[in-house]
Amino acid sequence: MGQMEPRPASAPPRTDWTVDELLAIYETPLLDLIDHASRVHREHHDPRAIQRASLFSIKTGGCPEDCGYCPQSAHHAEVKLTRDKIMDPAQVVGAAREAKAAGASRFCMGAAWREVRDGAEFDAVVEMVRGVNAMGMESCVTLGMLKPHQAERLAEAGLTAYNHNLDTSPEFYGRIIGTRSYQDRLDTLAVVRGAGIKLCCGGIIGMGESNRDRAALLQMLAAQTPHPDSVPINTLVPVPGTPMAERPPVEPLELVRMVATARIAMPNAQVRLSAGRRDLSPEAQVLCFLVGANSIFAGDHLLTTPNCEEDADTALLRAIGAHP
Ligand code: SAM
Ligand code: DTB
Ligand code: SF4
Repeated sequence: MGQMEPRPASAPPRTDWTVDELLAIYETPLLDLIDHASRVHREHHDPRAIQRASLFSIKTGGCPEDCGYCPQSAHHAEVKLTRDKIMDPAQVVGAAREAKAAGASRFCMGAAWREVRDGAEFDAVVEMVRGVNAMGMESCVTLGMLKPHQAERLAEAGLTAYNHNLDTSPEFYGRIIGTRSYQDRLDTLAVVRGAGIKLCCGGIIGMGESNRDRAALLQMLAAQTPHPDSVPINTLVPVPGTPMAERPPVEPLELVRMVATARIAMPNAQVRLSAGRRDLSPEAQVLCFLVGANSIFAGDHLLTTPNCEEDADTALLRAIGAHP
């Protein structure tokens, strides 16, 4: 497909992209793709506005799901990870306060759960959400599958967004995860939307999927109506002891293509450079910002793995003239 003119910023974003269209965009000669995506980005966003989100694990390890990439799955007994109980809400809110002081505007809390169960642990999560909101930060949680009454409780507590990733294409999904289906994921997304909570939904590249799988993931994300408010693009962090420990690293220009195609498909979304950013050079990150990434996970760790050095991030964001 040739160069397409960006749609005017006022037009409602398309939810009917086809896999073939997105694959053609993904495979566009790189200079044209960069130009196309950065024009779409500048039409819809201030390109210097980069959000900093902080990520915090409120319940680590021992997850009953078998996601092949994830160090927190109890199926990967080789992973050296201690299993923790849920954290104390006061401690979590304290961490959010520190993250805010370091410049984060969103605080994301992750639990290694298959699904939410009613009871004391979920009550604690609701308390964390209230505490984070009370500090004037955006709040996000990722807790696995969710039922409508639980989504309602989170909405009442003021939750900004719920993270639940589709991770990859429907076709490739079964090669990565066996304990729940793609449809389970889509059902949870519908529950979140039904409660009026914003969706944070993205995926991972570097698990052995094809370009078509990447396009198909973006097609599924862009078919969500409305589009996810934020789209985390993770590159696989290969953790020793997981089935994906030996996967070769993603070529950074492939990530640039993925970010660019996500930006073109979902012009209003916040596209977040997520796991794997630590392995990118400043130059590769700048290219990602140029083609549409406008959010990062800041802070020295993700959930169980290290993230970029805070000082390096500060220098990079200063160099590009970024503001929150
Ligand atoms: N248990 C919940 C769930 O699966 O929805 C929430 C936590 S889970 C760790 C959140 C997301 O982290 C996954 O959907 C996946 O996209 C990402 N993730 C986990 N391990 C990763 C890895 N090793 N590399 C890149 N992304 C990873
Ligand atoms: C997302 O898409 N990426 C984040 C967040 N949502 C929860 C998680 C990345 C996890 C990377 C591996 C780890 O640190 O355990
Ligand atoms: Fe559990 Fe989430 Fe990790 Fe899958 S990605 S094993 S559901 S924590």
